[in-house]
Amino acid sequence: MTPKLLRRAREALDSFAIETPSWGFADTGTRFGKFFQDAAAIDLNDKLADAGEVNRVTGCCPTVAVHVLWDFKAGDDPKRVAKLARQHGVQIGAINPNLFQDQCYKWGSFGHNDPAVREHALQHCYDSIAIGQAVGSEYVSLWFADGTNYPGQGSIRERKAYFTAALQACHEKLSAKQTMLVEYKPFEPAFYHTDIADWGMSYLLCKKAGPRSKVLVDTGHHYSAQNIEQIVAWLLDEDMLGGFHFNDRRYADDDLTLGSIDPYQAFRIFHEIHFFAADRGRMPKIAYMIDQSHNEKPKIEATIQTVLMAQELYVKAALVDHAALRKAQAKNNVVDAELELKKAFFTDVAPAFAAWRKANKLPADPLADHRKSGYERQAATERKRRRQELGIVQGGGYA
Ligand code: PSV
Ligand code: MN
Ligand code: MN
Repeated sequence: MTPKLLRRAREALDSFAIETPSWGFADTGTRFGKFFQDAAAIDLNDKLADAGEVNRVTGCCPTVAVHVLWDFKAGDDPKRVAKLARQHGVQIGAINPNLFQDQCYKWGSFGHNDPAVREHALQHCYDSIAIGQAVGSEYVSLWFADGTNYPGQGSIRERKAYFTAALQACHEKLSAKQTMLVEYKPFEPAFYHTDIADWGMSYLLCKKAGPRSKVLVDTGHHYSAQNIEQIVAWLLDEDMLGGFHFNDRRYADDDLTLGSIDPYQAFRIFHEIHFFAADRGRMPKIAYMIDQSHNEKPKIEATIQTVLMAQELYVKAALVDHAALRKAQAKNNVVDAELELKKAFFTDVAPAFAAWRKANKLPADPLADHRKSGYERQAATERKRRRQELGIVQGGGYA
């Protein structure tokens, strides 16, 4: 790497942080089953400890997203939870209300035709926003399983109106520090229509809700051939991109580790962000988050693997020579334009990572360091014993 590229890589590394999901450390799997791991986190303390271990070895995961019903018990003091996080070297990140688990949501949450259920969902969102304020979190991250399974089942327009009103009501409760992220997903669990099925619907609802509402792009929530980086470029240009849920997939919402299938796609997404920043002279504020569920891989290892991949692709995308790219674009030189992206993608960034880790007193090889630390073995022994003592049978919970 030239000194210029090394400097650009170092700047990218200094500015990049990605949030780990608390649910990625617990026993999750597919809707058909789960394969349990002794080292899987039992409670929020375990999840925060695991997130702390990921941050210890990678140095770029200071925050942890929480899912309110999975992580908070009735009567939990959010301030105590924030303190617990700090004890593990992390902070509480995005607050995810749960609007799909309760039996009352059979016909929807914000989209339900019964005002009492909509009110119940709204109250849960208000509580989640208040938790966010108490723990000092910047983001409330909303995903809705709402939709219908059969043609004619519900009024799509009526449900849209319910969503518009409820999101506006949520927006009113936000503090000046909070941003509300609205996630979309084309299908699952609803298979005929999903109320917020794509970025356009999310965009419209955010616009109507208010200025502190932005779109959340979950990379797994698109049809296979969709050009996700184009969506990212459009949202950036409209100042409506709020954050990401990163994962990879072969088919649909597979929640596989990032870059395991198509690292070039994540690179292209990061490229759009760096290209935008170069044009505007400022890096947009984006919440980079992971949303993955690991049924086979050890959970902490899978998370470290994902973080390292995200970091690497973010750095490589920062190396694109924008002046050369612009020049090639101006001449409609398709080959050279494409090669500018390829050149950055195939750059060996190992020297930049080695220097950055050394400067930040981080392990040279985060995954190897985690393995050597014995953390996983110790967690497995201790958590297995604790499960037996508490009579906990592994299982339960949708992910
Ligand atoms: C739904 O598929 C989703 O992507 C939402 O972000 C949920 O919060 C998360 O997965 C749960 O794993
Ligand atoms: Mn998601
Ligand atoms: Mn998902």
